[in-house]
Amino acid sequence: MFNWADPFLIDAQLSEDERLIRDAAHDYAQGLLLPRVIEAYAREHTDRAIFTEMGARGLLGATLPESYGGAGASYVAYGLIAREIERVDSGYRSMMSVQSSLVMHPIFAYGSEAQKAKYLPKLASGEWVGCFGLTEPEAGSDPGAMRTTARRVDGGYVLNGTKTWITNAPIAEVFVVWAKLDGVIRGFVLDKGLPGLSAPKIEGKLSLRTSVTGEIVMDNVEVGEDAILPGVEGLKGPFGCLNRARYGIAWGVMGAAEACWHRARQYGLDRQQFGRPLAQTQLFQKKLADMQTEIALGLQAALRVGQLFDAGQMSPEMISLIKRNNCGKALEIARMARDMHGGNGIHEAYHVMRHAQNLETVNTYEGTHDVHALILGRAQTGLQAFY
Ligand code: TGC
Ligand code: FAD
Repeated sequence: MFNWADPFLIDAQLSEDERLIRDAAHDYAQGLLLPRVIEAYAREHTDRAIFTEMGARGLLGATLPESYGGAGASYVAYGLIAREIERVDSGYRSMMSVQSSLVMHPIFAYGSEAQKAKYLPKLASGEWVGCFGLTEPEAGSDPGAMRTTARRVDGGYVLNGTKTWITNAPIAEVFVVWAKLDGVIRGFVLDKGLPGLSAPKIEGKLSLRTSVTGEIVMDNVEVGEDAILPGVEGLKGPFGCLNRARYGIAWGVMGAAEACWHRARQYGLDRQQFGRPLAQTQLFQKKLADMQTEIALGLQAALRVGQLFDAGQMSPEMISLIKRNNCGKALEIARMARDMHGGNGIHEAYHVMRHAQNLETVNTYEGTHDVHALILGRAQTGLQAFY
């Protein structure tokens, strides 16, 4: 039997645990996120309670061991969570993936036992919100050019610099920031309220409006020795986190694309023009077939990379391939679904325009579409085209 919504039977390729986690995320997203997303997006409102709601359901830091508040879940399960949350809104998925991959992961992978004990359980429950500061006003695609510095002083460090476009920053209690110490990139964990540390909101976003974004300003911020992440040096520190977040995005955007595809299909079945359903026209069906094809391929690829991740065989280039392709395809699908809804497609009640606006951001952050092309180009030619 051909299942039009799951052509390659992804569901049958999951373990029982993965299906249970997927279903919990699905029920939460459809039951509690979908009913509030239209208003939240219109008002640019980030609901902090979402962190504790996700925490209570084991959706934050799900791949971490239970001893640190995680769920001991597989990377496939993490991808499934991202897909279900982003089926509703990319901003909600952003909140989850920054907390899980960009804040909890570095503390877990590079932190001291004291740092893990202090931060991970409260981040897992959503009591504390975290953010990840890598990008700077003059260092976006080229984070190695960062200007933020850490200077050694008696008993600790002093940090100076500005990070920008930082998800969760204005509401965060925990700031994972990357700075150059004697010219070498190091990670630091800062607590909200430190003198000289502020996180102003970036106003005026026309995309990802359910997820608050800000700057991190560090003006002579003094921290103790215990603020440095001892386990990593260099760009591989932040990139180790980005591998996980980019992988989750490759799944997440397929959730947004599926939402757009299913809405376009239903709209075409319901809407009559020229005496028949739109879905009975050849052009409409071709568009649906294109959406189905790209989503089926994108999900199967994400699942394969997830399984390799779980088997310890992931390489960053695989992640660049699926992050780039799935984001690009999801954006095309959302724009197409907007078109297939005609005039109604621009209205908030139909959701597709919001997904399209969000996916503009997702195609850009965590490495732009073109930067991932250059990563893949370098891997197959051996030639560096960035500089
Ligand atoms: P390059 O020379 O390639 O590498 C420097 C060092 O880093 C290591 N490395 C990696 N390690 C692990 N995983 C990866 N994916 C890695 N990529 C590189 C590499 O082995 C090397 O290590 P070592 O020990 O030899 O020093 O560095 P480059 O400066 O030439 O990098 C170029 C480029 C373009 C690949 C890189 O800078 C890049 O990916 N730029 C994109 C920047 C980016 O993705 N920023 C994301 C900011 S965070 C964000 O957007 C969060 S949004 C979250 C949300 O709301 O969901
Ligand atoms: P630039 O690097 O200036 O790129 C501009 C254009 O030039 C792009 O099209 C790019 O592909 C192209 N380009 C750049 N270099 C090359 C090259 N060598 N060859 C050809 N083309 C090139 N960052 C964080 O650290 N933490 C966060 O939590 C975070 N959250 C974000 C949330 C939102 C809503 C947004 C919009 C961004 C967020 N970012 C975050 C920042 C994000 O990662 C950067 O915007 C992204 O990496 C691109 O950097 P940039 O904006 O400086 O663009």
